[in-house]
Amino acid sequence: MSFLTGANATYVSELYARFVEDPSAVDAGWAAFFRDLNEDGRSILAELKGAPWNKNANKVIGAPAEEAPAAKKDGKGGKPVAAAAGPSPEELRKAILDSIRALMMVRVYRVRGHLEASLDPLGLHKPEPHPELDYRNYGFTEADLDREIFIDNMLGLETATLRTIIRILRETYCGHIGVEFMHIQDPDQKSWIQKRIESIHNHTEFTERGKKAILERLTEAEGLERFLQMKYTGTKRFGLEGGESVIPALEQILKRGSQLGLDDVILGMAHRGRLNVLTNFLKKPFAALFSEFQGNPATREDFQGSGDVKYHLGTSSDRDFDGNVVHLSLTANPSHLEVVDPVVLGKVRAKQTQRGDEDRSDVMGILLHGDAAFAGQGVVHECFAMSQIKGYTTGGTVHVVINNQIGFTTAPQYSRSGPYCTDVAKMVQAPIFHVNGDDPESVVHAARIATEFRQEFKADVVIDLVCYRRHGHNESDEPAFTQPLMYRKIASHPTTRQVYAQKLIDEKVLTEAESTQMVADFQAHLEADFEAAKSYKVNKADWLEGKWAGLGLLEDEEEMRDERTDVSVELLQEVGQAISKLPEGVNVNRKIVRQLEAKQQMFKTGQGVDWATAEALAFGTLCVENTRVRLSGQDCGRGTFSQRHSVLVDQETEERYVPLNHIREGQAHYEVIDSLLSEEGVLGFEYGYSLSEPNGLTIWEGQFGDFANGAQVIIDQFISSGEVKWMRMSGLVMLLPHGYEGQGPEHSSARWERYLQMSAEDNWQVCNFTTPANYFHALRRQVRRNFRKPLVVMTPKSLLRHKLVVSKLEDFGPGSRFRRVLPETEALKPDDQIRRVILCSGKVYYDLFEERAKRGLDDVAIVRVEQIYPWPKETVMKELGRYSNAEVVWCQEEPANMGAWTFVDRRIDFILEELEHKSRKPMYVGRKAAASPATGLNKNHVYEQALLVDQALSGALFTLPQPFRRVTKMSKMQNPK
Ligand SMILES: Cc1ncc(C[n+]2csc(CCOP(=O)(O)OP(=O)(O)O)c2C)c(N)n1
Repeated sequence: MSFLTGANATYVSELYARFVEDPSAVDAGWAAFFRDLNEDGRSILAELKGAPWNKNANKVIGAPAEEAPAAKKDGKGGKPVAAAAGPSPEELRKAILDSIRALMMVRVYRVRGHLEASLDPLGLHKPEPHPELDYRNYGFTEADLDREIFIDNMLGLETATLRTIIRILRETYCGHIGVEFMHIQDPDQKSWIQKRIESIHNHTEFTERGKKAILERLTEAEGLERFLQMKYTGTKRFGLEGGESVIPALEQILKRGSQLGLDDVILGMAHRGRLNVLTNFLKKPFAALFSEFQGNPATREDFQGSGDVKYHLGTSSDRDFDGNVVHLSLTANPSHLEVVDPVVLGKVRAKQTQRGDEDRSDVMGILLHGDAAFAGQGVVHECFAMSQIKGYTTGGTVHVVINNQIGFTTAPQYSRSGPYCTDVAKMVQAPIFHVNGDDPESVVHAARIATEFRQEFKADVVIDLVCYRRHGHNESDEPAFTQPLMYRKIASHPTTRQVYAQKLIDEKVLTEAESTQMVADFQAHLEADFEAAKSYKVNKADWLEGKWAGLGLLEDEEEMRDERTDVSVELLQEVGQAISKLPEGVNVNRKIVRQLEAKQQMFKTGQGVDWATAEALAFGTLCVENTRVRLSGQDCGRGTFSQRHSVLVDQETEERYVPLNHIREGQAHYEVIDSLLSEEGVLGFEYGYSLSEPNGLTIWEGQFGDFANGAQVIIDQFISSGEVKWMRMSGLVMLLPHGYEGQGPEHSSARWERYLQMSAEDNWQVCNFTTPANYFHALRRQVRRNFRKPLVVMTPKSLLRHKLVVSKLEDFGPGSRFRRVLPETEALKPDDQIRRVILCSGKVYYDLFEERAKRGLDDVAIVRVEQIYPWPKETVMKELGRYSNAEVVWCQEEPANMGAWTFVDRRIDFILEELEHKSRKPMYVGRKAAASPATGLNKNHVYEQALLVDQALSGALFTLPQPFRRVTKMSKMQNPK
């Protein structure tokens, strides 16, 4: 028995407290003892003081140090009394040392216990015994195993034998679950996990019904894969075999989650096990899946787009868990692993906002990962980085890693530097449950705790389901080329279902015959659906459900133009008032006060509306019309170029005031968020947001357009092609600052050639506007048509402050509209005497315009193509048709292999041919083809820019387009060198 119980422990802790204050106040023997303790020992002693039994501490403390070596309570909770024959100080000190050592061991188990957990179902990776988990490391010997030790209610016990302590520690921390949680700084989260797992030794005792339910889920998971293997041998399906426990785990997350308020869940996952999740979890009909295996499209006949492979498709459904209905949807994704993660998060966030789910209890994301991808893909980091930021948080995601201990052919030691594939999650101090996939009860148990944790703390949590992959990377792949030993082991390893069924048979939960029947019943069910698949017809147009109801797909080009984006003068003035007045009670920066005054002037005179004001007018008018606006990007509150000032920061308090949210009562919200320094994660998030919120305007702004290629996967795989692959529309706007202003290779070009190269099938709009009004109309157009298309805009930098880059208020008012092409504005010679017509887009227009004026040229017309895609053929044709005797030039500031040239050249060709124009070919004027988008030397930039403007206006042209020929001659200008 331990001497160190109840009042004795109190006595010792108080003695220690006294020693800490004044070492000479305690007896010399105790002082020496305390002095010899190491730091851990001291901290444990200090903590004893707070133990719940320490109610009479102040009374004990009154006892002289040597007088009451064995204070005891009187048994009725009354005042402590001295023991008649208590332990000697020596015995007491030994007991304290036992406690301290035992508690030190408990602490170490919490930190390192997972290292000895039995996680690998194949047993290939046996954990090495860790010296710090050996009781002998703490000064105990075998002889101590049966000694009672006071452990301060640590494992739910006040005292226990050393043997019991070790057993409980091993059950809790070294069984089939290894828990990593001691890296968590938040004391509540940490102690929540500690209590939750220690109180039940990290084990749930399932009811017979619960156990049978788990077996049923495993039966379905395994049964489907077997069936597909049998019917479609060798067809790629990226089967779940080896990781079947993920299905009961998902069930548990939903079941427990729905008890805790969850009613909408968005999932993202990769290829592995997807067909299983789609059918067995999301309840996509098996017949639909078999029909796809038979080569039929997954979508309705009347709209098929380009389609996608089966294991990329999404679906949605409603499922009932004990009367709680949960809406589930699996987000379609490309092959690019993990890139769907931010998209899922954005969708979750949008739904939370729509539903007013402020504490984020109702809507949640679940992300399933592969071990190699989770460890390797940077976007995983970006998503964790976003997870607790105000503008992006979704209140935590439940992550499940299907850790089959291999990535294609690559073994873990080549896949990561850290010990676990989940180490990245520690960056947000997420708790991580590593679980042996062959113990489905432990998996379900961990899933339950993870779900509770997410609902309690609204933070990320990870389940690392350690399993194996029964076949090769796909079903026709030979894994033994690279992992012969592993696969030899797998070949003789029983399936998870077999292991679990045997366990339940041994426990007499069910008989062998019942188990066999369960398999046969499911097989029969699949056979019936297999037959039904032969006549299966997709009839669900699920892409226009819910919030999308009322919207349609774009049917033809005409419709695309048919939109009204003008607003009343009163509304313009109302918004103008809100964005230009000095808000009461806000100490606005003096320079901004001047800007506000300038804005007031714009609304008074109706003249000189600049870019940022036009944008604010678009946002403000939409908000008044009850359309939410969300803008996110790096520093976009102020604006990279200090142009937007959406947020006024009080100069005394740093409080933030957003004028666009103060237009009128009841208006929709304008949300502007300075993003984290990520492109891929944030763009993916906003794209996801736009998928779930068709009735709001969602915008991502690049700091400079140049950086958008950090998000190239999101652009290629989702924004440009999501609609044709998955019939999911998006009205996302991408704002990409672009323009050659001498800032070097990385602050000049948004590389819009890439967007143009990807343009087809009306997949999006690619624009380079020259007027604030056009920008205004284009933004409003995004949410005023009955279909949605992404909008990619090259946005200005220096033009934000250019005196010519302004619009009149009437350009926003009644009757105004978006203009795809802006014709010549000046009075020149009659059209048939125009010598040259220059087509251009974006900033170079103003360079040409000003230089033409300077030179007094009246025989060169300039036509601006504001929207390059969809290519406004008719309007360009109309404009070119006017100038029947003119040479036709395409002028751009980008190098010939970049910019719009390679996109427009043949399109202009066709127009000229159709017009039977005298000029049969457009001539190219711009920078020569280049590897780097722009020079880093400002002098060269100025020279090149002047040269191309000169060339466009006055230079001799080559008769054939020579995009790759270097422009070398200056006509009237001096080389500035
Ligand atoms: C971004 C990206 N790079 C490469 C690939 C090719 N690839 C497909 S699956 C795979 C291995 C994935 O391993 P893991 O994440 O462990 O999942 P598993 O297939 O083992 O379930 C790779 C490299 C890909 N799909 N996406």
